[in-house]
Amino acid sequence: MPDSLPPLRAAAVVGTTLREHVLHGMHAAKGATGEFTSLLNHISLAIRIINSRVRAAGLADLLGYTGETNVQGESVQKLDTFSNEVLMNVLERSGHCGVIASEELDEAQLADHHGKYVVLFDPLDGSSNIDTNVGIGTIFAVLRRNEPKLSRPSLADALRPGREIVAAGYVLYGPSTIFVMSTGQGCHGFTLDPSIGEFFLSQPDIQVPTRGNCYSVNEGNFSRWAPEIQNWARWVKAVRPVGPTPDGSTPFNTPYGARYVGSLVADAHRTLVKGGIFAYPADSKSKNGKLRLLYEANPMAFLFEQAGGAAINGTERILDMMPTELHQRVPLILGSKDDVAVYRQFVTGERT
Ligand code: AMP
Ligand code: P6P
Repeated sequence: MPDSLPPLRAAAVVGTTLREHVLHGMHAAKGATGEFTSLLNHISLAIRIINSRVRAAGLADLLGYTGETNVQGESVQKLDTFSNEVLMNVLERSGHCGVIASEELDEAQLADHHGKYVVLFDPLDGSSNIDTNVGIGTIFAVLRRNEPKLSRPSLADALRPGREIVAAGYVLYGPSTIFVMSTGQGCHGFTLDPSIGEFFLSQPDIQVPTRGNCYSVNEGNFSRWAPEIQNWARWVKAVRPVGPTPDGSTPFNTPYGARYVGSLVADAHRTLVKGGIFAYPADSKSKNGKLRLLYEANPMAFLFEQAGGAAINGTERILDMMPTELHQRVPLILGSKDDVAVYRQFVTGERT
């Protein structure tokens, strides 16, 4: 390892690659052995393999359903299965994972070695949109096991609050393949150059605007929401006078525009970059919401907070929630700090 690496400059002749970005992170981490760096590089490899098949799914006969259902009771699509197998295989081969958990697998996979890390992932989120060519994605979170050499891997290594995450990211397989990742030093976006299979830093240090003008929620669930959530949904659509309020504060510029893809990674990425609010509240059918805490809400919450945004379950910070089950669901509200704060005021009754 050279004594010091050249500074990461803005895109020069050759842009900054994900590999270089991660290497700089290792250099800055005192005492790092390189295991974490190796793990991140393995995740990058798995993502690029998944990307190659997602891009060719229609031609590679990977569309359609396998006829099985997963632990969530959802029909499993061939790309789901493929993506899960790629991530499981690459992560197991890395040797760094004591515990691996996937949305597609009932149980967490416990290694017979003392791997230092836990990786939790949704291999292909939004898969119900695969056959309609809508943006889908991969979401992951990484935790570091406590005393890895002294204890055998267990489920308890995975059931930890999101504030203990050491890395999280998502990949959006959209018009281009965007990888948004954080290791706790800001939130950064990388774009894949498919011609060479390399991710290049394209959105350094993403910052969620403090307030947005777009809301993202499935209004088809309106009748199932609690009254306070219905009040929020009416507020965000109401026409209001523009110009400062009597106390001089800048009013919210409602009505907000509505955008809803129905694919978490697509809706979350737009909200991260443009601001506003994404909400999947609990309702009379999904009493704890639909999205999963460990491998959807937590990684998204980590990324949004790293980008100066906020993530709550309605009242509580997502990253402070203490998990009790691997696949537990949680209401998820993500977005600009001010917009999430207003949502919370409706839930607590401060606003009606
Ligand atoms: P390691 O010894 O490689 O397992 O790294 C120990 C800890 O240092 C990791 O859990 C991270 O919190 C931090 N770290 C190591 N490498 C990196 C990196 N490339 N980027 C950011 N943080 C890192
Ligand atoms: P609904 C996709 O199936 C998913 O798990 C998330 O990606 C997305 O945010 C949500 O479900 C959409 O659910 O009920 O609005 O179709």
